[in-house]
Amino acid sequence: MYICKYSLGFIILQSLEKIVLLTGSNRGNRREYIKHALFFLEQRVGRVLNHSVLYETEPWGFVDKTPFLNQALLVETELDPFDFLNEIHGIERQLGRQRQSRQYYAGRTMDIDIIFFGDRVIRDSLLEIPHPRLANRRFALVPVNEICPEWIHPVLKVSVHNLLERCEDRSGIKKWEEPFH
Ligand code: PH2
Ligand code: MG
Ligand code: MG
Repeated sequence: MYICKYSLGFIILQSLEKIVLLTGSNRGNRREYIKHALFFLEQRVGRVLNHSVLYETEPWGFVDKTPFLNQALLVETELDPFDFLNEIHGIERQLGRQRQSRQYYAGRTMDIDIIFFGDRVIRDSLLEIPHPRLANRRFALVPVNEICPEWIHPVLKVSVHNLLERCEDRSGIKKWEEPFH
């Protein structure tokens, strides 16, 4: 889809891309961090068109006593992928994320990962799209499948639903129930 912008008498056509994101938190008030991420994304990158429920998921790839909450989001943006990445890093910092360069995986208040950016394929040292480990991660496939099961992976050329069926990861994942106060 295209939107028009009028600037100094010129008409600029800009495309609106649909992006699939996965937010995750396993420190502090996880639910609040996830909610705030959605709110800040609406303010800084574009409209949130759809979102999955929250899932409680076992830490994948490292040992940690606190499970994650993960949520998939469908977002619309005018930004290009690298500007988009800068914005989500800004939101992660705003939500208390401290990147530790020595550790590959560690607990974090907020992680926002780009899963798909339209049907673009980017393999850069700063940014890889589609997310290179999506097919091995049930904690990402289950929420993404909830909002866009028919989305075709632009490299593997199969649907998200199909990737989930083939996925061999057996890490724990369940829908998260809001605690009753
Ligand atoms: N993110 C990681 C590594 N491991 N495990 C779960 N369950 N959820 C995550 O969001 C997650 C993870 C690296 O970004
Ligand atoms: Mg991540
Ligand atoms: Mg990340």
